[in-house]
Amino acid sequence: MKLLLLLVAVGLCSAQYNPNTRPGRTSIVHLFEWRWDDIAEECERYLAPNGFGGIQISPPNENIVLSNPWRPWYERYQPISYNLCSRSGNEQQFRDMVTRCNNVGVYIYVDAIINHMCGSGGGAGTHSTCGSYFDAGSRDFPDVPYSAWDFNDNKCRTGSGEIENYNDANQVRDCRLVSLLDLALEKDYVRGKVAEYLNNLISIGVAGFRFDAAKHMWPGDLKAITDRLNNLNTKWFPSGAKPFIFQEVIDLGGEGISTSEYFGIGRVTEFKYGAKLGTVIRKWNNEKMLYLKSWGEGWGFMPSDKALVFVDNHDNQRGHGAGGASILTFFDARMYKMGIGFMLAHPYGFTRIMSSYRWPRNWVNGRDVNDWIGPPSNSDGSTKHVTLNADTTCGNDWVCEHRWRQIKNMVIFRNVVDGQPFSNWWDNGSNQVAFGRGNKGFIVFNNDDWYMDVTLYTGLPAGTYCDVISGQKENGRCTGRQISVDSNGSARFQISNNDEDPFAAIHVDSKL
Ligand code: LAG
Ligand code: CA
Repeated sequence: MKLLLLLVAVGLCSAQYNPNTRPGRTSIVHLFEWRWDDIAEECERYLAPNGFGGIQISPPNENIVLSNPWRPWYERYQPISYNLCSRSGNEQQFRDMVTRCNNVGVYIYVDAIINHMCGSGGGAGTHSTCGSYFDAGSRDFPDVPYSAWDFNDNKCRTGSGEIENYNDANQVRDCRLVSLLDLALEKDYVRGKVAEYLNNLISIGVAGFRFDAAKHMWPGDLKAITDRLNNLNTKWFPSGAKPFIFQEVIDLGGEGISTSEYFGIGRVTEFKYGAKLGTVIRKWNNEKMLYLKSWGEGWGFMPSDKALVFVDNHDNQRGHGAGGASILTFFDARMYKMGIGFMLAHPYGFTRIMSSYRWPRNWVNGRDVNDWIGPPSNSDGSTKHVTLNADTTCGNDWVCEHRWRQIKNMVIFRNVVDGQPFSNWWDNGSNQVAFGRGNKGFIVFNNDDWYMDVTLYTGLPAGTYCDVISGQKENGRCTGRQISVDSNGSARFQISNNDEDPFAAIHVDSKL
């Protein structure tokens, strides 16, 4: 019994919940489809100075090149080899990015596609991002190398070879997800190849991994792979530090597989978070912000210290994956900023911000027929650089949500209030709510259709504060609204339902 307890304790300790971010840096941003040279610049000029902890990058390994439709973003979810070359850049550019970002304390988290290779109909040839030969039909990927033995074709028990029933865990793990050739991760050889790929990235200096399609892999296989991973590169990380692991498991309830099966390996994506928050902020299904008082485990979410949370991701912002119509994105900018503001103010989970490119959304029969469109690119297929406008926003159709003042300032807010308890909740019984984080920060929302004028106990020291939503402190002056906290810790908040952003936030570093 004692031995069992010890084994359980050791098992959990070896799981990687710790994001390895620098102290006081509490969020990461997904720079979806960005080029490595642009990311290196962004680390130095923007992410480090503004307290971002790290970046989820798009898959860095070689992938299939698709031409029908033309170079969709999702070709990067179809690996051909573990060579480091993709539309984001080559190996030298990748190494340069990791080094430059690490040197300013902004760490890199790799989107690791290890459940599968390309689609079964991917054909044969050298239509791959480094020109490596492959033959999907015969399961031949000589650059790894993988051959027919290394796939689950014989293990899968469905007639089609595809996942047909999500209530059957065997199918979900051993059959093909949307025709993608499913790797036999129970094989020592395959585990070894995957671990070799991940260890190469670790030696270059990355801080962790997103495990794509984790639901489609057996937790035991993932455990065996993570047990083979090396500690992080001691050039930048303390000796003994292990890679952060967050696993993409879509569990909205009611399926054969649940997120808790993966807690022994690392954190897990909490997809209920964005789906529910979108419903509340849109005020669908009679939801009200009032109910957010018990947000977190109180809403049936997984334990906070296991959760990776986000308002939207690269899939559900365009109707792929899970979450449905309630998901908030940059297309609904006003509500989106409120949702991100709430997420970053609330202590639940480890937070990830989405940073997107714009595409011409086109709804036909409830589906965006342009959901495949890849990043802003030139006619030769190369990805366009992220350019900067005079007002610090991005050009070339890069949305750069992480540079929106309200979002950037809330990333800082979360850093400032890190470790402080959820406190001083107030609501009007409807959609006007407020809460604090100990005596370090306070946030107020007016998502009702009427004016708000209330005096609330903030818990903050007396003084004049700059609201970091309508503006920010610059050279000791406030470019937005000012909020005065009196000697009792109370402050008057007047927020119109017609304000550009109907919320306000103050923290001890925004004191004038
Ligand atoms: C993921 N998480 O578990 C990624 O977040 C998600 O973006 C990936 O799907 C998926 N798993 C596999 O890594 C994306 C697209 C799919 C696309 C797939 C492979 O959402 O639409 O499938 O990447 O590129 C596409 C077609 C399918 C086709 C398949 C193979 O949509 O119809 O069968 O390619 O040709
Ligand atoms: Ca699988």
